[in-house]
Amino acid sequence: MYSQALDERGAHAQPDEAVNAAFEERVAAEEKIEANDWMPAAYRKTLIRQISQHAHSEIIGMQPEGNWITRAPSLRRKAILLAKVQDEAGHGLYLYAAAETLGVSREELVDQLLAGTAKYSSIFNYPSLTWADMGAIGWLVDGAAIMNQIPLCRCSYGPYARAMVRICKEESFHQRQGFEIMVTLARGTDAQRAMAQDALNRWWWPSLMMFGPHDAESTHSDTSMRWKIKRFTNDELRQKFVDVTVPQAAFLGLTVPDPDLRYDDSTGHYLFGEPDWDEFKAVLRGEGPCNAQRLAHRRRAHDDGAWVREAAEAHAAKQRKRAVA
Ligand code: BYC
Repeated sequence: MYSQALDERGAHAQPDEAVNAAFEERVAAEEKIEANDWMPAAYRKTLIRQISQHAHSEIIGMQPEGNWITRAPSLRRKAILLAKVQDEAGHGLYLYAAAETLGVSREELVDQLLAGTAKYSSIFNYPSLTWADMGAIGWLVDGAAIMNQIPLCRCSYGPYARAMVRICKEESFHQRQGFEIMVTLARGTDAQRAMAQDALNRWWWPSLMMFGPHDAESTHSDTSMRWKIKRFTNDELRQKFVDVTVPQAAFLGLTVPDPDLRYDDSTGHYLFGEPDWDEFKAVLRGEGPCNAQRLAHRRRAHDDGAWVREAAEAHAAKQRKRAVA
């Protein structure tokens, strides 16, 4: 009943009201929407937007950590970091594949990233300056990612929800490896503790910004919540992250760089200060410390990989010819 032929851009023909109402009912009843089911054009569009931004984030997100693979302090640390960065590449690929089920091609999405017209997470436009940043990124950035992504395993769109299950398992390992680096540094020499504190100072606020603008400023939250793409608002997830992470900082003996941070007995939550939203907006406009560098690096890597794509195409053409013969 819900299956309809896609037009050439992957958008369905205009529905009548009954079909639209039936879609909303299915979502409200927690049924999964699958690739061939009818869906409103705006639902498709918001999913392509969110999933592709998420995929781009995973791919660009390889860079701050990739920066430290050759400088990891031991073979063990190098092997773990290498595996983590490879995981991020895998996440990007699952997510591009999930987006493709909505009728958009991976090439089109990658072109948007390379052209600088697609967004990716603001967090990856900050530099990774010391080894402690590998700890802080795993602990805070992957920690924030898990907080945001576990609810996406229950997203109404089946292919995205299923991709998120494996991604979250891997992110959970990433968070632990980051925290373990922080524990090691926090128990180390004075210089190592100072390095851990410095990394926390630099990554704390950008991590809070990962959750997006305040709910009142969030353009997509209301609709995405109704469609059960998002299960929690940006502010709800940010609060959960602060509540979980502040005691972890205390365990490490580190200080969260927020003079307004305090525990509120009456609510059982931490009260915290405002991130610098002007900085957030500047990063989104492409004016963060590493925006230009990240895109230039990705374009270079894409160009360097041209021979792999050409070889894969030549191989596929050969296979096709053989299958016909
Ligand atoms: N950075 O209406 P809103 C990872 C944009 S990767 C940049 O609240 P929405 C990892 C937003 O896109 C982590 N842009 O939007 C990888 C929108 O702009 P457009 C990435 C942001 O979609 C490697 C506008 O601001 N995670 O874990 O309802 C190593 C208004 O916002 C940001 C995901 O992508 C931001 N921080 O909510 C380690 C998770 N925040 O599109 C780790 C999936 C907002 O109208 N995505 N914007 O031009 C989501 O859950 C949601 O898209 C967001 C934003 C919560 C991010």
